[in-house]
Amino acid sequence: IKDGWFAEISETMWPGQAMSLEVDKILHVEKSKYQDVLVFKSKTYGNVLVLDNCIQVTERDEFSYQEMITHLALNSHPNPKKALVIGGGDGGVLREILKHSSIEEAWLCDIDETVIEVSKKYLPEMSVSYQDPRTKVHIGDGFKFLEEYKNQFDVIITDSSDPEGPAESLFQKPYFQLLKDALTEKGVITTQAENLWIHMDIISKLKKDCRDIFPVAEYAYTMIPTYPSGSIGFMVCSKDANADVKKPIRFDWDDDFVAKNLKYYNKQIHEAAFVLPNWADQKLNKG
Ligand code: AAT
Repeated sequence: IKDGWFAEISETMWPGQAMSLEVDKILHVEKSKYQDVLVFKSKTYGNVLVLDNCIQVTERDEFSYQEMITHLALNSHPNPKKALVIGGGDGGVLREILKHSSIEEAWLCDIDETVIEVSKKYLPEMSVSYQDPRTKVHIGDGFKFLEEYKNQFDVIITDSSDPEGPAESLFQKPYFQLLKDALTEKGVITTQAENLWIHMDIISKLKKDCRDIFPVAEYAYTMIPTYPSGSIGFMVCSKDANADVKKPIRFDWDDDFVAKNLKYYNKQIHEAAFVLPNWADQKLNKG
């Protein structure tokens, strides 16, 4: 933080560019067992959680990412009862999962207890779901956690930080095999899959690895001002070879529920999220 501004500088992940946010007040600084943890109140984006100098969530735009990574998966499954989040310590994805009345259990495995603790304190609208009786929390590495579970979860959402640091293994092929094995028969996954403008090589490899393991694997994205280059993508994969994840196969909410509970996701956005600009379509779908 310099002259009252936070700049998200990363020489390796997004060289030559950086999102900046004006700081109102620093709320928390800590070095946890795994990463540098910073929470500050920004001038115009609410409270902001930063791990290893990377913006994880801001209160103003988090709903775009959390709703999309969650509902793209849950609405592509015929009847999700048991869901798991890998990462996601702020609790936002849990909150979204619990909007589905079919859900009986929502598990979360984050490596860093500190993220959960600071989120409970400074991100109350994301961490509400820790109080829900359907929530089960496990602290540990997501890769190791998954090795213990076979044929257990209808949906698994990997809401992880970027591939540098503790989340590195969550972007590699063996992880996708573990995900597949932990899923039930028609299981669906989504993962955080970076930005088209700056991470095409990572995304191409992710897509290829997912395709080798899942019969259905597609890239979708959402717009979000405080992630690098203003958008972020997801891999959406299904174990069911006949599934078309590009269309929601269920949508259980009435207009009133949607108006009150969803700020971003709807049926049209689900379908539109998979439509890529030509250069990206060429590289990812036709290459
Ligand atoms: N909800 C949006 C925020 C995230 S959170 C990423 C979470 O992944 C963090 O809480 C971090 O502690 C956790 N994490 C990192 N590595 C592991 C691991 N190996 N196992 C389990 N949890 C892990 C995503 C931000 C995206 C940023 C885009 N630039």
